[in-house]
Amino acid sequence: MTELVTLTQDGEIGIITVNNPPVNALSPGVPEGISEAITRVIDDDSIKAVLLIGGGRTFIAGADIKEFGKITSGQRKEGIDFKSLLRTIEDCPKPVAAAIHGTAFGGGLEVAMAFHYRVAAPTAQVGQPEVKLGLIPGAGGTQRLPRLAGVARAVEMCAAGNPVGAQEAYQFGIIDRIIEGDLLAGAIAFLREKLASAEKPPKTRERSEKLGDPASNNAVFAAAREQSKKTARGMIAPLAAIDAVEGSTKLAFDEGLTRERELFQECLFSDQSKALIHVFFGEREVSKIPDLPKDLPLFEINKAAVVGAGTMGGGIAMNYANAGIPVIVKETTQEALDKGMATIVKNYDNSVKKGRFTREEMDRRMGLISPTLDYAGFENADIVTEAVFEGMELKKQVFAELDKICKVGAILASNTSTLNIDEIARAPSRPQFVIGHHYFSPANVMRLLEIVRGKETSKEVIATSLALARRLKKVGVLAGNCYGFIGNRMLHQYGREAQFLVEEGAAPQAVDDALYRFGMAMGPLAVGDLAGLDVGWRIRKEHKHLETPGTRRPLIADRLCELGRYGQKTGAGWYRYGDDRKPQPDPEVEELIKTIAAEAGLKRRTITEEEIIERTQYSLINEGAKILAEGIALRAVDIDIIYINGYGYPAWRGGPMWYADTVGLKKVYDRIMEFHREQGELWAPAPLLEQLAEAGKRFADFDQGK
Ligand code: 3H9
Repeated sequence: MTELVTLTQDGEIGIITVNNPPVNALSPGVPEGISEAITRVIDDDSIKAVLLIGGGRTFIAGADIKEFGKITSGQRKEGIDFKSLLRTIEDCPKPVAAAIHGTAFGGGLEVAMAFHYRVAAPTAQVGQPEVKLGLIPGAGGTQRLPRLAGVARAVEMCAAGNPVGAQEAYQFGIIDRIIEGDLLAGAIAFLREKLASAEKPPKTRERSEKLGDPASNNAVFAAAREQSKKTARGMIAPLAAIDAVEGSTKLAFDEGLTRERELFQECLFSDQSKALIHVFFGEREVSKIPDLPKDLPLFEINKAAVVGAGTMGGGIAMNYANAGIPVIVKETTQEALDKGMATIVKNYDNSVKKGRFTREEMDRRMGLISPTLDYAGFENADIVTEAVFEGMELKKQVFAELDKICKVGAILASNTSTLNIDEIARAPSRPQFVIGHHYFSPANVMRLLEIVRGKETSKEVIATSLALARRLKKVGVLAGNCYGFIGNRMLHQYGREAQFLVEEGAAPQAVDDALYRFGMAMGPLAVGDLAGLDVGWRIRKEHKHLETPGTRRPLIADRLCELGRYGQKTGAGWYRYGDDRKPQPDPEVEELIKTIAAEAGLKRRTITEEEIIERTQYSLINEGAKILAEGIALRAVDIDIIYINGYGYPAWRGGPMWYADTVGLKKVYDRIMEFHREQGELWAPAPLLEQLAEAGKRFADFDQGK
């Protein structure tokens, strides 16, 4: 036996324990260890039944994701032969059970389903989350799960990838018993019962009573395919998962496994899976900051306050309440405060109506939010987030006021999306406590928290902010201080190109549609209308001094604002909006564009979808490379995680920097050089991009210090 898998005995019950921290993944050695243990059990007359349990905090959380990259890059020849291993388990002549706590995910659940029985702790979760990695279950999950849980549940679990709790899993038939109290003792008692009952141990693969009939199954598959096309637009794995489950209803078990294997291999070698695996590790990587020691003491966050109850302030307050942290929300007028609180109530109410939580839970969360018109209670806050209008003078005034009221050690965070955090930090007498906490609208929904480090921000404040992000169920990514930080600085270039394309001849809808088809959640012009064109207008006015005279700048958005077309909120922006809030092309805007282009002496032409994608994506990538070289972003993957979680970038493309690697940096660089020649200085190539492209390297190599 290996150290990874041990076999011990409690009387006549054999206990196989997997010890592969932190999540007992099926890394090399683990499946082999389980196989060896089962063989021994079969040969050992003193063992009458056996159970498999995870050591530490969880059952097996799936295949070792790191191994997939080794297979696709040719470093390792083949994956593990799960088919034979699981058949050996299923054919074991003695009763075998899996005892589940923590998470039985992916290959973990697939192993468990080959056991005759499954028992679980009440807090356990089971699931087939492979689609989130651009994969499908590859060890029989699409064949055994429908046999245990029925076709509809199996399709849902394999195509959407969401886990289910022990109670639900029990109701679905995945779990045979929930064990309160000590799991090991309960599982042993369960197996003794089975030994005493002389019941023939059931083999999942031989069951068919839940496989349904063709008519109802066809309806299930058709509905699932429709649903997937909407909720996982552009992704291949969910559709492949549905095909594989369909195989379980139409093919013999072994043939179904073969079909699953083919589909799994296709997904494994796809760009989408490589991108999603990059995102999986990236989301964990971003919290690792080279100059922050692991054992840094953190500030305790038990009470929070927010200045401003507008769209952002209200959303931020909800994040705290959702995490169980009491929060005060301050506004300057009763009217604004009432409006802000009413929006919070409306948002929570919608969640209750959608069944996300109960009305009691809503009341509990509302009870944690205290509205106020003055700074009463701020003296006790461990953290204050400023979310007032985006103007330097106003922000400085707020920070000067906070300095007088807040206790020593309170973190003073600004939700600024563009402004210089070091200048804000000069307003109070404690710049080491000032940090940027840039949330994304709607702040209670979007997962990204861009954490902006000022020159003097203390390491403890940064580490506390990263830990707080996790508590608020956000992905915290650290950024350096510059105009727009990482996300908006890049967005500025992207938005600029989107507008230039319109000025040069593309219809607004053509730009938005091309990017939507690329996979973006929304096109950039429609996003502008949603967020309010006046927001950018105000920021541009504030930063007028930063413009380089003589360089081309976008003209249309300002003119739309001058006409009072602020976007959805005024019923008109780039598009016109009816009651359904769907963007309709507006002839008035088309005329305006032509007039502006003529005034600027621009010759309009036909623009291809390819050019739309290249100019918008490559402008993001070029700026990203500059940001990376300046150290504003620590790694290319940090930029990717920001774009996926804050800007609706398709995760299956891996983020803009990973996308650049997929296209090939030489190709990206050469095209940027063409744009540079055609369009001038705004397209000056980033030296880092040039360097990597010439060396035949990728941003991923830069991240790995290669
Ligand atoms: C699969 O099973 C395919 C099959 O069909 C079979 C095909 C043949 N592998 O998330 P955490 C690392 S596909 C390798 O922070 P938590 C993770 O990177 C797989 N490493 O903890 C991190 O490392 P570090 C299907 C893994 O408590 C550390 O463990 N399974 C794996 O917040 C701690 O992770 C999944 O997709 C892995 N499978 O959450 C499950 N999992 O400390 C993926 C984790 O260096 N995993 N690591 O940054 C998860 O969803 C969460 O990790 C879990 C724990 C919920 C389990």
